[in-house]
Amino acid sequence: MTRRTPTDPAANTQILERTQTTRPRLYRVLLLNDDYTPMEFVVMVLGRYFRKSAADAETIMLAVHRKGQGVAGVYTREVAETKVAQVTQHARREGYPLRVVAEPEPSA
Ligand code: TYC
Repeated sequence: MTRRTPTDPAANTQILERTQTTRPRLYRVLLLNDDYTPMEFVVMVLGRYFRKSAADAETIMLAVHRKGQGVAGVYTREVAETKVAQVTQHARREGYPLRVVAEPEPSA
């Protein structure tokens, strides 16, 4: 909701104020399966970059391996994009083709 302040005669201006906050859109970071990235590397990534426990990391990695893709985490846009960049860089440094992408959550 927005609210107009009374006109300031000196400046002849009004200010539009937001009276409610809006929540930022959230983005899913998805891991995509491939045939070459080692399972242990994906588990390590899920622990280090997405703060998953060893058990959760193993479950998510196996789901991606079987189904083709899976959600590593859900974040605001800049955080999601940073994680995509960091994980992609780390994988390439190791010579792995791991693909990581961010996509907006369906807006509620
Ligand atoms: N399919 C890979 C293997 O068999 C493991 C893997 C899992 C790779 C998840 C990528 O996002 C991935 N070594």
